Amino acid sequence: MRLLALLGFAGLLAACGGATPNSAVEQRPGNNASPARGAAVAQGEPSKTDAVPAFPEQNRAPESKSGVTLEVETIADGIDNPWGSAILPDDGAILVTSKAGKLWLVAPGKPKTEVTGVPRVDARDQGGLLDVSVGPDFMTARTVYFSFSEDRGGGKSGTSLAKARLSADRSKLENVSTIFRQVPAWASTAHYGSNIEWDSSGNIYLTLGERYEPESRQLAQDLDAHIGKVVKLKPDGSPADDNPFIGRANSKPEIWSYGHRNVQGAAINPATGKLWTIEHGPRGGDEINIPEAGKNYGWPLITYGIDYPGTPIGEGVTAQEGMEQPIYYWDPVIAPGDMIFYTGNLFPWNGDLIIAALGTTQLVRLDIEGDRVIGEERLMSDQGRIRDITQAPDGALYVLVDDGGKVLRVTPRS
Ligand SMILES: [Ca+2]
Repeated sequence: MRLLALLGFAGLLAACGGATPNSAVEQRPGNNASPARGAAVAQGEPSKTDAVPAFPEQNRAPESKSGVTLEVETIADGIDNPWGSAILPDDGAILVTSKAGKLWLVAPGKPKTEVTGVPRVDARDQGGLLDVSVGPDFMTARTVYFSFSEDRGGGKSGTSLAKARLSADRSKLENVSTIFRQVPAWASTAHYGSNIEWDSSGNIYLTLGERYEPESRQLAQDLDAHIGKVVKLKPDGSPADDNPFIGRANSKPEIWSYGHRNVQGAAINPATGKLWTIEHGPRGGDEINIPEAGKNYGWPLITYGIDYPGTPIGEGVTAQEGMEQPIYYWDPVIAPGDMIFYTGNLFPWNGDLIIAALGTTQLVRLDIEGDRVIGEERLMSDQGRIRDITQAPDGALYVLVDDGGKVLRVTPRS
């Protein structure tokens, strides 16, 4: 068994370009340099020892050091498990959700203030007030959107999406209406997914978890359920016009892609306009995908992880005909929250993915080339469980720390 584990690990290393744990890591100063070929970030042995990546650098990309030292400043604290954030386009203040069910306005240099009017949320376990996003019409109509786990009665809950008007004085939500409800509701308090992202035509991508339970997880493959899906919606919550399963029998018209586990983070790649998602795996198998219309991302039939007790998931396979491969995976997991594509000039990271890692309490930076990950860096391990990242107008990062209850402003030390 031990030998098998070692062989599996050696196989993974070999697939990453023949690197050995001792090979030197080349310094990589910026985005224009060619990628370093070297050892992966130190991260321990994989849980799924028989997994072989489908292509080189699908995991354990070479470590890439950008040479940046971070300056970290706390701009708000005392927030009960901050979860999601959104920058207001008028003055750059930040809306921050607290999982417990409150919405806060954080303007740097001022005390945080509460925004009232949030509907009741089911805050048991992983549930609560989750993501928040500013509508494309914010400057004229002051529309904000938020996702939450909603009590559906009988101990069941589901992810819901609501819109509201932020009052002119930014003290309350007005005209709150719930515009989409994930069905079926489930007697579970976990895996709500729940990232809100906008495409360039003003449609919403909302990620929906598979609700964790052995029975609900199977519904990630069922097109007649919103469980384990990415849905694409118009701003009123109805299905987007180009959704792939509109008019198909026994299929939900809101579905964009399926076979997802628990996608809590997503971002639009500014270079392509395409949606990228980041998904919690089980033990092993956190994934980045580029979900395309109507495609199947495989959960729970294929995965690079194993179940928590150490047993295989399904047949224990990582690939199957008709199912898409992740463009990148982690084993051991990082337990990802949200992610952004960095588009600023303050850090030398333009075009890179910056990921909030809850499990490893880090920012994870990935070098991207086209649709591939070519380098990985781990940053800021000392602040607690990182849940969410937003880019400030000046290129700084606002970072939400789940267990610390804080909003951090992160800049490069000059
Ligand atoms: Ca996001």
